[in-house]
Amino acid sequence: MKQRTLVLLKPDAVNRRLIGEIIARFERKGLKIVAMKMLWMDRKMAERHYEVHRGKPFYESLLDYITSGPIVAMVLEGDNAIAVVRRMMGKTNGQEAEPGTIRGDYSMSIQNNLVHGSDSEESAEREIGIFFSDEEILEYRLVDEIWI
Ligand code: 3AN
Repeated sequence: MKQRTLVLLKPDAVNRRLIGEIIARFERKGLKIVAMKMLWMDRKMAERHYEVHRGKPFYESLLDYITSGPIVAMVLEGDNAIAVVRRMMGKTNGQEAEPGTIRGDYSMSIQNNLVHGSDSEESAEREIGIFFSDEEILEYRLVDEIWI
């Protein structure tokens, strides 16, 4: 089932110069980038994006972290893209994430874990709407799609 998911390369990914490395993994896997931008989230946007975590002990620290520098936001499309991206990211805690996953290979932290990926179709739709307008999401064909 073709799905779209919101992926964020968080401030630690940008500051550690891992943007290219992480995007390359998603591209090589066969996911299609249908929208992408670099931005600096403000508090309001961060509160909207992380509203399900309001009240949790790590909430304030999470808002400080996600607004601490620029991020890269993108919409990835593909068959079962939501679950595929989640598996590629690995467990939330970088110390527990399996080697071979993005967090398993590059993160030692539960908060500074480099990437965000939507966790369900409902979250994906909601989160994509926070970052992108309909016109910013492009429909196009890649020549290798029949091979993916
Ligand atoms: P995931 O990103 O793996 O779906 P969530 O949705 O449970 O994880 O948490 C959202 C974000 O909040 C995580 N990516 C991480 O940056 C941060 N976070 C989650 N749990 C903790 C925690 N116990 N302490 C600090 N930060 C956390």
